[in-house]
Amino acid sequence: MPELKMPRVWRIETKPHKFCPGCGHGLVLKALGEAIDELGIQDRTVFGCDIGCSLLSWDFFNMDTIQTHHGRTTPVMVGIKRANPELVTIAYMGDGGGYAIGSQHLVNAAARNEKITVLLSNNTVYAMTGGQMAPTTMPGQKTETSPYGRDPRYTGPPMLGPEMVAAITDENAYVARGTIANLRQLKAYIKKALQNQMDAKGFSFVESLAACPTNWRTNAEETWRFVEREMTNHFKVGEVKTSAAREKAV
Ligand SMILES: Cc1ncc(C[n+]2csc(CCOP(=O)(O)OP(=O)(O)O)c2C)c(N)n1
Ligand code: SF4
Ligand SMILES: [Mg+2]
Repeated sequence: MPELKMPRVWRIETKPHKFCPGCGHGLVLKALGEAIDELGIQDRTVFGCDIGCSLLSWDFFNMDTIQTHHGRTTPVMVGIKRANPELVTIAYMGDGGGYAIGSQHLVNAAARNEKITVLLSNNTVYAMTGGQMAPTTMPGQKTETSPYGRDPRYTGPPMLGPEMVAAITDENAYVARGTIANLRQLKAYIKKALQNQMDAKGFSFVESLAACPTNWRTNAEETWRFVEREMTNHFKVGEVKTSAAREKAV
């Protein structure tokens, strides 16, 4: 039987993503997928996703994938890495998962310099459960549980995750904050984080500023304004901890 000549698009393994229109998770995962392809590490990478909207990526990549209890993706990936150090392990989670219920895991893995990569999407809310206030909710931001706007006098300021991780890790860590508004830069940060793990240097962490238009109840223009102006004003985009050696990774 003659070989079927199929259009190129049919041969590429793709899936429609399951996030709401305008969601930031899809963009962060696109940057991650491209970073994995460019580093050529698909066959040795294990992807772990948390509870929250990140779990919608559980069958997204053609890679070994595990989905864990809320906030527990970090220690699960630490266990996999320790069992087989040749693997590249990625823990992917939301701000609620990493900075609230899973904060003890993030802190201890970082302080122990575990050789894993944690990627965290900061969309300022608990999105999957309906948009409650998270550690990263902006001052004045209205959520389901802060209907008059977050008041830092009572809640403290929004959590600065990468700055916290940088403060408790040693000089072998790589820490950065990217944004879905600059995917090229975000991919570069993710590649450096993965390279840091592969060089067996230490813990690597990249927070991404991300959007949740569904719970923010914003249209496209308002969504991008919130990410590019308000979030970026408080959460400074850039590398927080790096070294000259890692510049070679990109
Ligand atoms: C142990 C546990 N506690 C609470 C929940 C309820 N829960 C599910 S998703 C979620 C919030 C997720 O928020 P975040 O981690 O920021 O991810 P997002 O959905 O915003 O991407 C919560 C509290 C749960 N599933 N399991
Ligand atoms: S609820 Fe928000 S974070 Fe979840 S898929 Fe929809 S836009 Fe994305
Ligand atoms: Mg969130």
